[in-house]
Amino acid sequence: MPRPQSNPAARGAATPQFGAAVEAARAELAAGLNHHPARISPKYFYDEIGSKLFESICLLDEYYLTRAEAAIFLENAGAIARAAGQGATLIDLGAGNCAKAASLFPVLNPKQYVPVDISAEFLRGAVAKLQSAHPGIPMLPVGLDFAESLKLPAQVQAQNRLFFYPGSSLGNFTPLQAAQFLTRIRGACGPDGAILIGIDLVKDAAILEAAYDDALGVTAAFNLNALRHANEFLNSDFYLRDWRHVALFNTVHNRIEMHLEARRALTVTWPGGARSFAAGERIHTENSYKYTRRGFAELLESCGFGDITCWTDTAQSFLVCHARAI
Ligand code: AVJ
Repeated sequence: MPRPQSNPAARGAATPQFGAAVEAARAELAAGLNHHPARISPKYFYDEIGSKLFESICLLDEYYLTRAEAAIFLENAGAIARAAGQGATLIDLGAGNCAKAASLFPVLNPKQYVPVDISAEFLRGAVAKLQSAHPGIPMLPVGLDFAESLKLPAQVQAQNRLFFYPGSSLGNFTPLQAAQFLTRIRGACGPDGAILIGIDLVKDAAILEAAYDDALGVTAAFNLNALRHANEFLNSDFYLRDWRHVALFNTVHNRIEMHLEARRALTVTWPGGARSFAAGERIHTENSYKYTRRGFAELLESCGFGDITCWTDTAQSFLVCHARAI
């Protein structure tokens, strides 16, 4: 499901298309709407509008994550290079426009660059541009829903693999799903592989809630866009003005939750189904888990990683870790 700054969409984009994929998306959406409490997967944020809204979120004062991570990469470039070594097989999970990984090329000097994204089409355009700027780095774009499977093509070099998973995208998974996903990455690492991963840290609820409920209303639009996108898929009749954006920090689970709350009692219908909502009833659209430095290192260790080095920004708001498969 998760990540971006570049084209997050990519990290789980769902675009209306023909055939089995659309049928599966419709079934998933209908099942989520019939669930109690109702839910819509965060992957439905990322159509064309949603991807642009996410890029705008990354520019907001309140959304510190993107800037904090970029500052960590910039200020610790030397140390990151020493930990990761030169000439890695750089596997970029949810690469989108490839911008984050490309900014690390001078630091990492990868021997092969493997951007992975659900949308192979989108990748091809980005990689064509990047390849002409870096003719010396062999690039192998892979269209794959890596949250489902990490089966990489045989042309991906087995030695010195470095999985790159920035942007706190892991935060969209529950801790259990996150552990399963990291364990799968560990399995794909081979004997000498490693991970370079960015994750948001637990902090004051007011700062977190502002990051997910900005004054300009961009995150509200981003959240509401899931309903517009659902209407496209499902032919449902969500009327966006009936819904209100809600973001809250759940201190029991250390996660930001985003919901859409019905402003009045209403019924949503779609071909073959319907769901009534009471006034104030919510649809859960996203979890964004936050970790402590200690908790995140323990998670990596429990998934077969060790020799962990982490860096943070001066405000200690965000964490970047390098960890080796052991
Ligand atoms: C792309 C999942 C990292 O959780 O911060 C931003 C998505 N949601 N604002 C996050 C998001 C609301 C973002 N991730």
